[in-house]
Amino acid sequence: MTTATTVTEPVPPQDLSGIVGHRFIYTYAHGWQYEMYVKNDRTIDYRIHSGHVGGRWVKDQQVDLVQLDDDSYKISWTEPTGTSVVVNVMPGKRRLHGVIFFPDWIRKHGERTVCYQNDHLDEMRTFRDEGPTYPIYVVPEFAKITLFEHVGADDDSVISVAPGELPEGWSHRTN
Ligand code: FER
Repeated sequence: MTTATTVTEPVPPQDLSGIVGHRFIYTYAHGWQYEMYVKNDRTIDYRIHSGHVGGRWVKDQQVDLVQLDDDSYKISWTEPTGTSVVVNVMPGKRRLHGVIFFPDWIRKHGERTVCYQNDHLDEMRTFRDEGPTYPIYVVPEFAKITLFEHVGADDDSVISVAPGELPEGWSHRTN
């Protein structure tokens, strides 16, 4: 007999301790470099060091986080801009796969989202509602995790300045 999966008792049982309270820096195959801090089991902070919207940074983005298997997590969310993201993380393998679903207006005008988003939430929702949304620009890529470290949960100092304000070479530190 196979065990049923339910909302309250999912199969597999969830152990998020291998990702909550961790910061990781990763570079996608096309060269875009991102940094994510899993602040708790519902929240991430992040910075984008380079790429289509390099310079953008965000705190307290609500996400769905699940463990799929040993060394395998999935983080999914929708931004106030209308961008949706799904990221699969395999810390032990230093492997990540992300799928970003950008609305058409961000494909054309990515620079409009390059800011500390928390200070511009209403502006982002207005851009989102003005569109155009379609066709969605889908960006699926593997990435290499170059740094993975435990820094503890719910720490607002982990991501607290813009990517451009960090010391030269900061994001290129590896472990
Ligand atoms: C990621 C891919 C995309 C990520 C964040 C985004 C923090 C966000 C994109 C956007 O809103 O522009 O791996 O990790």
